[in-house]
Amino acid sequence: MKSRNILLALPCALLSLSAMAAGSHAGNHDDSAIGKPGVASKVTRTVTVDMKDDMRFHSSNFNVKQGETIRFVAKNSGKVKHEMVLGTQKDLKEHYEVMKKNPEMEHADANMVTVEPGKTGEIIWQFTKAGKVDFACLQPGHYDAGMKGLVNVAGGASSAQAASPAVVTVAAVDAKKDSTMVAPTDMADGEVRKVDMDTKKITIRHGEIKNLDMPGMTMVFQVKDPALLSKVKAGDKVRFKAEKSGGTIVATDIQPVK
Ligand SMILES: [Cu+2]
Repeated sequence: MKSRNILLALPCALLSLSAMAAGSHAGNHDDSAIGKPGVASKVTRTVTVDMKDDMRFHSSNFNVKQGETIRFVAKNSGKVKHEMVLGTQKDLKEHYEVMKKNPEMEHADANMVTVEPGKTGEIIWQFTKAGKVDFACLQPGHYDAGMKGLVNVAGGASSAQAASPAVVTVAAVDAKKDSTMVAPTDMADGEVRKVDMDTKKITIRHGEIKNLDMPGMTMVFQVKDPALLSKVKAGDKVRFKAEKSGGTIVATDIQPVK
């Protein structure tokens, strides 16, 4: 896995990662369908999205041009937790169902931000494809109540998308090959994004977690034993086991993959 990643051009690293997740779960969120994580220096516009307890985004409709990188400043002026998640309608619905089953889950993908009451978060996203990109709050009950919005991406600008699908395909095949080499089905593949010793939490971009019926995404896990955190660091490929415990999801085993 390591040598293969070096072969991939650096800008493709994120794409191949999302493909890793997608590869192990058919119908999982395909970042290329909605765009890709944006770079702060390329932001062309900043828009504010106010999330309120009336279960609406203010505003909920945006027009952007293909290729544009937008900074969404997501402000929570309500009294309950809200989040803004960009996705296809299908992905959002799928994620919403997972959220309903696991209300305590904390996810941390680049296409989403979860915001505590009174706080502000942001998403920097590049819209690489013309069409419509949905967004929604996937907190239980909120999506059903109509907490959703739409980004209209007007076509025209040519973007450096041509090379991407090939890379995604290659990476997806790789991920499949890797996952067939994994023997125990309750161990999921992932890559560590962040290790937080203070809160005893670890952020992992992961493939499907079969025993939790959870598609690939980036999630923040509590760990059963803080000693697990000393074995890994950001960037490490890991296999890990996650289980439900007292309404939250806990990583009970984390093994670095060499
Ligand atoms: Cu909400």
